[in-house]
Amino acid sequence: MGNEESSMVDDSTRPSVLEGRNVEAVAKYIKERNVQRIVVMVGAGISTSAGIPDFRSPDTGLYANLAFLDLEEPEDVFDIGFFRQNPKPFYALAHELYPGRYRPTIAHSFIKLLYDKGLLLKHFTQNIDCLERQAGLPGDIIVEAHGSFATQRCIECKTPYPDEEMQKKVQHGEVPYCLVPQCNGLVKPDIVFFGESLPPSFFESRDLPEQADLCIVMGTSLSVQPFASLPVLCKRGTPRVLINMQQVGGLGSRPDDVLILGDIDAGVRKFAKAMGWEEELEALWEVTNPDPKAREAENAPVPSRDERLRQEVDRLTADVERTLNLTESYQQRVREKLGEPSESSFIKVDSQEQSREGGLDHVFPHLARESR
Ligand code: CNA
Repeated sequence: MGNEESSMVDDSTRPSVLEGRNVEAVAKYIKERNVQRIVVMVGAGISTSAGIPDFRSPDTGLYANLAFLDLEEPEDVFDIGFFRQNPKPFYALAHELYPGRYRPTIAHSFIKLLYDKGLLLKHFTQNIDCLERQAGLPGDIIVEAHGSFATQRCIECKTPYPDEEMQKKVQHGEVPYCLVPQCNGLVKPDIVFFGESLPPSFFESRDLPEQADLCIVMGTSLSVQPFASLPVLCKRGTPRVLINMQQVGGLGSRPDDVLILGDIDAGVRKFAKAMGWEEELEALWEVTNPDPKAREAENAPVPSRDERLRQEVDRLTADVERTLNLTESYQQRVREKLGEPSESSFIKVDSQEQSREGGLDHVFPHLARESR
């Protein structure tokens, strides 16, 4: 936690801007002060409930589970020097993490909701999983500070490599090489490895935290610089909210810092509830459900009892009419055989009579009773 505030956590200080150091006070601040410039800063913790491990959580984090890659140091998997010598561990991991296998979490949808409401100034992410894009955030509002799997290129001649080819290679666990003749360099997703510089978009957006009227930090240990210093760039007096399993990076040290410690999904729902956005948030998250059939079935309005009754009556009426028609043609055939004139209208009138009288209530009194 390399920033100036790390050793100064103080939960008891009275806030100067907020009415209290809790999420309800933050919601009030957003509504009453017309807050419209929120910066969000996130890390791997917002994607763990999607099934993507973070780095540093003991037991479940990637670093604790990289034994299958046979690395001396787990960090080597993202080391550019190591990658040049042996790209296979990275591509084994890429196979696990590649976009398309995971559904965005409710935290991703919460950020999308801020955007939809016109409240999001910038979203800073350390994540490479592209789940923000998948949740519907447009690329230009996101700063992918550590790059992402969205694009890739040759590490030697920098020629971009086609997306479809990349997908195939990653799916088959193969290492892609540059398609430029005579180059044949290694291809790497535009993920920032240790020893590489951050993308220009990060440096171009570094003044935005200072312009923010609210900062929300989620799911990061704030242990990787320079990203870890972003929350410090917010002006004093700008409320900062941390939603994370534990306190990190000195958040909590300023009078208007609010800590929502514990599970991120629960923290985000609590925030949405305080804003009165619960239903909107759940609906927005549902859009990310990858099974459209299940979504349709879940979203289909439940018919009212009257509608159910009408459907049942229509179905039964059709059944009865079909039966009556059969009977009519049977009777007609019999009469023809007996030499009697046809009286098909008799039966038809009867069925019309029934529909004039309000369907088949007299035949299915239990249904009629229910509808009253
Ligand atoms: P980290 O150092 O692993 O920290 C994650 C933080 O989130 C920790 O404080 C955890 O306690 C917390 N956390 C995890 N799950 C939850 C949860 N469900 N509820 C509450 N808190 C939770 O990860 P950082 O992002 O801080 O580290 C920066 C690295 C991680 C970046 O370089 C990323 O590229 C890299 N990374 C990204 C991904 C991804 O894209 N999803 C996955 C793994 C690592």
